Amino acid sequence: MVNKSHNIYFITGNKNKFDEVSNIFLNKDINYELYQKELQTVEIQANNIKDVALFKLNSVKEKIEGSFFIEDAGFFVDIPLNGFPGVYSSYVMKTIGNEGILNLINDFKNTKAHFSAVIALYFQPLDEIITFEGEVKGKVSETIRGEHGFGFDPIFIPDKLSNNTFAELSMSEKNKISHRSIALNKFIKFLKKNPVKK
Ligand code: ITT
Repeated sequence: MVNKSHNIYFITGNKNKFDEVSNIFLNKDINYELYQKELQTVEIQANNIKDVALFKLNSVKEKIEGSFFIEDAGFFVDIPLNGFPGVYSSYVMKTIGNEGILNLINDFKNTKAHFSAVIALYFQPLDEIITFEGEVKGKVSETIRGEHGFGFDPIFIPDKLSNNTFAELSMSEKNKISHRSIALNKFIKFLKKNPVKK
């Protein structure tokens, strides 16, 4: 029987990320309730976002009860910046921002970029940590375009769309193809396989 709702906490200080996640959760038939919780997490400097995500999850484990998850995301300019800013995305956004990234690129003809997201979940009913990953490929826009979204959205053009940046899409359009939604849909599939028991 699956008729009791149960809480799951998304530990994040980023309201935009929470809004995207709750928008995806809303439209799915799952019997868990999603809540945002802000807690001080520790972000280590590792060379991949999965390690950052797992460390971040464990850094709050003692401060919360029940099931909870964190998400770590990064923007990678594969050509010509060899993956920069990647694991440094947060710091780079705060320091040089989108304009700074564009200033590092001389030739926009053959750029390649991607967003990656890793969700790390502590799932109390199984006492297990599980990760879900998502990636979206695209290129870098020559100019900063669009009013929606956040972070690097105004300079990322996903391959699946002709020439719009993520920031030129509505949240629900971004949610159809984003790195975050790919990871989250795997997470939701997992929750459906593990519904709250009566
Ligand atoms: P948390 O509290 O959840 O850690 P955060 O803002 O620190 O929030 P991340 O470390 O996951 O988030 O992301 C690093 C940076 O990458 C973030 O500050 C954004 O600038 C950028 N970013 C992440 N997801 C993005 C997205 O979907 N679109 C654009 N930029 C994104």
